[in-house]
Amino acid sequence: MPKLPSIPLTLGVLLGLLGFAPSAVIAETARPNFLVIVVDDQSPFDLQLYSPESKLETPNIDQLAAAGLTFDGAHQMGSWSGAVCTPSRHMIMSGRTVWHLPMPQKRNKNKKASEAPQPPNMAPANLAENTMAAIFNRAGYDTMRTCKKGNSYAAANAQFTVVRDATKRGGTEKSGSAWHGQQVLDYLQERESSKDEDPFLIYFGFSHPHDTRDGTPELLAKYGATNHSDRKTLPAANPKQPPLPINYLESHPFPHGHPGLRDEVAVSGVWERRDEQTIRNELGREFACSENIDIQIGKVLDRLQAMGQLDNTYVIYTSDHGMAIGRHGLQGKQNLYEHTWRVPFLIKGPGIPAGQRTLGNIYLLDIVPTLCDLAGIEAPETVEGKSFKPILNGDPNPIREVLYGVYCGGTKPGMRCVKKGDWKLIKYDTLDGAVHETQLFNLAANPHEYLPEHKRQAAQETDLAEAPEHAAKRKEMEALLLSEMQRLDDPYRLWDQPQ
Ligand SMILES: [Ca+2]
Ligand SMILES: [Ca+2]
Repeated sequence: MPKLPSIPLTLGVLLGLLGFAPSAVIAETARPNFLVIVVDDQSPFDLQLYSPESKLETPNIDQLAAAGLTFDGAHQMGSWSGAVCTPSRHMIMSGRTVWHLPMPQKRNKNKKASEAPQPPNMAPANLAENTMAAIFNRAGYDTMRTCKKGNSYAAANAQFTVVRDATKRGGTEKSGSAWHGQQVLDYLQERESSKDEDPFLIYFGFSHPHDTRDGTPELLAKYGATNHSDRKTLPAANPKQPPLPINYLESHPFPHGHPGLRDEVAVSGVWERRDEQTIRNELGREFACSENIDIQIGKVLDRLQAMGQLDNTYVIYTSDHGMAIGRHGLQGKQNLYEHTWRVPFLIKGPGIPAGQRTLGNIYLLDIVPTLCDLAGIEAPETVEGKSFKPILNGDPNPIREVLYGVYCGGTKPGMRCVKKGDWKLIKYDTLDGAVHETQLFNLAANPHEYLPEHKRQAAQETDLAEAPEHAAKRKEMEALLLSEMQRLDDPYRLWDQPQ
């Protein structure tokens, strides 16, 4: 029997076969477009969407949220490298879990810092051919990307048909976020000129608000910040600067386990400083860069609207990971507190209810299978993430109960965390056994993960790991962490786990 072409027999196809082609029906049956917006280094708690009291104004992101679904439980699974961007972007592109990514080759066999055994490579050789753009190219989509260069997944990025990457962290149109926006606007213009009607997947990445956070003069002025570059002086104080973060500390209570880490000691404008003037100025710079990103997003959404494409486009907004900037006395992205482990995440598109929030419990590695699901494409077998399409269709249940996180870009085995319901456990086994720390938080009562050093009054607003009444909970969470480490092929074990 001859094989029939597998065209879904929708109303539009049926009418088309019968010779009718009313445009409304064509639009109804057109495959959806995707606009995946990924910023670099942004804590969800910068945004008013997650912290209503925040000074950061992002009207376009807010409008997206008002028209779509906001996730309160979006996470990036973690990192085995100081460059947290790198595994995060591998997970975004491939849909694979953190220990199943292509591992970097050891550069120097004599290097002392890497005495711990290297994690085994558990990624298939052909993985790049099964990453976001490759999958959508095969399905007949046009794929385009703009983003920063470096600390990314080069082999997956190269799969996009159109690639316009450059690192843009300056304070002008040409040297900053406007450049990335212009690449997308130009691409949309080219599509319109050539009457290209194929569906598209655009990966709209930014280089900011990653440092160096050089904002535009107008936005820096709005947030009272300066592009401070003189190590010998403090930046000027200004009442317009954002206040200190709610869980700010002057220093982290114990070493976090990555000596000399660039993000904690060498970021221009902050260095090792955690004083109020430095942190408030740096947050002002972060906000100036984030609002500039919001302006560029607005231009692209307006263009899609004018082209009549916006209603048929799923728009995702997220970041590759969060960021500390003074929270818990830390400055970088190499920790597992909520401000850094969680990411902002929202999605708007056909059929998604407007103005809703959900927990979700998703990872960034769930993006690829979800995009496939929404486009009616079968995800490759290499994908380990889960489609969260049921949530987009109104299912209030999160797609998983337990979340695992890792940071071990410094000393091994490093930090691990696990979260289930209101409870979260973080463990630190760093500096060759010098640091053995456990933290236990009830996130319902202590969402900002206050430590004893924050000196809060409420009994639950602290680390509960040593509280006798929570000993059973700690034990339960420690068992859960071990089972997640086993399930995900984490090659390391902590000091109090069976080896
Ligand atoms: Ca990043
Ligand atoms: Ca095309």
